[in-house]
Amino acid sequence: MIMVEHTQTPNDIRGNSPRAIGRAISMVEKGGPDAEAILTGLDPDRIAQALIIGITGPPGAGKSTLVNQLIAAFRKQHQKVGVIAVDPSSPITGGALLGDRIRMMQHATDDNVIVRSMATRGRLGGLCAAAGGVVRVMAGAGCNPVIIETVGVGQSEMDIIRLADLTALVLAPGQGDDIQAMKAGLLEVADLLVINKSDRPGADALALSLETEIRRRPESPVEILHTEAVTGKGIMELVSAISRIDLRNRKNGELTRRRRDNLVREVMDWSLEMLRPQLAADISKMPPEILANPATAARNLLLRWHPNREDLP
Ligand SMILES: Nc1nc2c(ncn2[C@@H]2O[C@H](COP(=O)(O)OP(=O)(O)O)[C@@H](O)[C@H]2O)c(=O)[nH]1
Ligand SMILES: [Mg+2]
Repeated sequence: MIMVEHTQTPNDIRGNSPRAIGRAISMVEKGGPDAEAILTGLDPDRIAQALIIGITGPPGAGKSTLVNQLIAAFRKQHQKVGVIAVDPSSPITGGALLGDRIRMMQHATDDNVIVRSMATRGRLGGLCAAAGGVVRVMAGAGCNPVIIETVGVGQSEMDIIRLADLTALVLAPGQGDDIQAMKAGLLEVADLLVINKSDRPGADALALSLETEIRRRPESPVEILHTEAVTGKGIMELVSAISRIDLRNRKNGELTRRRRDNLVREVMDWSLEMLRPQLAADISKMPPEILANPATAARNLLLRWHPNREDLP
């Protein structure tokens, strides 16, 4: 019965206590039956209602500064805000993590702002799976929006950003970041393109080159906005654009489609995570003559979970 002490009832999370929410998030990050009990107890209406905003872009573009401004803007509208900062650096060096924490410190005493950092490295895979749970705990606790900040490099960061209902790609002049963003396929996932540091030289040139690129891809429309995150210039326009896109996506069924795709991906993630240790154990016991034919070995292994031979590729 010791478990009961650790198990959150859904009511704990629905209340306003950041400590209760923080505990629930930690348990969901850890995974296991307690985590699943928390997630199953969440209010589905709140989850459906909450807007999940993805903020991505290269390091130094001003994402955290912008997120800070967004927090302030949504707090003015009396919204409770959740923030997940995904840090790409090692938890040992943790430089950016600390930076993000300090930058969001002005909201540290606000009970209606829940900030959580998650590291991509140094964990046993499945960041996306865990992050999906954290997003839902925040939404279930009444956070709306939930903002996910992540550096737009690497596969796990791209997977994370797909948890969002809509995504803003943040770029700044003077780093050649526009080229890199296109190479990384970031433009494809973006609903909004934010040119931050508009006070800096080169902002107009950056906008121009991006407009040209966007016109070449009429199939995926992207809106361009200009911001100055340090002063807050352009933030209200960004908030309106976010609301406008959200409303449109809710009306035309795009949000339902995206959420379904995301959930399908998450279930896939979890299935693979859960299968992996068992598969690894079974494979390690295989004699050399079975290992020698990997495809046949894999097929025979999978037949234990999937006894219908015809369905296997
Ligand atoms: N000049 C200028 N600097 C900015 C602006 N926005 C952010 N910065 C600065 O850019 C640096 C990186 O910002 P940060 O938010 O940490 O970027 P992130 O790595 O994308 O999260 C910080 O020193 C910010 O103060 C802006 O609009 N104009
Ligand atoms: Mg940052």
